[in-house]
Amino acid sequence: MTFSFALREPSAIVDFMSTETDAVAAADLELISHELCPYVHRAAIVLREKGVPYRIRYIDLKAKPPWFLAVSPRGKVPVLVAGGVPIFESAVIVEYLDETHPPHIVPASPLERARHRAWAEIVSDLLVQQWKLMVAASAADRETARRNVVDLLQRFEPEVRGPWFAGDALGIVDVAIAPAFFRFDYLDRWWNLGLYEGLPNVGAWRDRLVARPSVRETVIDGFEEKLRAYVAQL
Ligand SMILES: N[C@@H](CCC(=O)N[C@@H](CS)C(=O)NCC(=O)O)C(=O)O
Repeated sequence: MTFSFALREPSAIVDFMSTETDAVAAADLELISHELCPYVHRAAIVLREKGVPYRIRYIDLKAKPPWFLAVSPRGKVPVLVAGGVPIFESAVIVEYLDETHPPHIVPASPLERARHRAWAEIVSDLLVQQWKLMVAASAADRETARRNVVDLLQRFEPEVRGPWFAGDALGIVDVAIAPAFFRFDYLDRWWNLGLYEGLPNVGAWRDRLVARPSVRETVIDGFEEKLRAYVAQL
């Protein structure tokens, strides 16, 4: 199924482009997606934040179509097909979109950029633990994953400047972690995980991020029910 998000006139986007190739890519972006995937969510958030028009195509990861395997060397979503060229890995997609569509969310300073990328890696650890929470086969396994999540969130507590990770501007760490926060809200509600207790900075950061339209409005309708059904069959 293909959906269209025409948020801004393509001509407005093309104005930003520095090369003909990028102009083609901007005019024709397709996000290959899975309905619940947090990594896809990152790409969708950036596209929405920047007002970039794109199409989205959902696939069944349990029955990957041959055309998908041909464009996704790791067999994973997201893939952003930009002007016919497949780009994979969410962090790479985010940076590609940032290079081609201002305003920039990747810091210009090499040191700050490195710091943000490093913290985005910690977010990847967090997503691994979120997955472990969802697949936990026993209360003990779930508790281990919960503790690991809290341990990772604690590391962010002294780092968050507010309102966003690095201060006044939304950045790549915010984009990386927003899908995790969004999903934790459901897991927390179902399982009473108490993830943000004693973490006022992270808790307030989480509140602001999940309230952001680019985060809330880039998931499928009925997200919670679908997530619950998905988790139940893991
Ligand atoms: N490091 C990748 C992770 C992407 C990922 O794990 N995607 C999952 C869905 S959320 C996937 O496609 N899994 C299919 C598989 O591993 O077969 C990224 O950041 O894009």
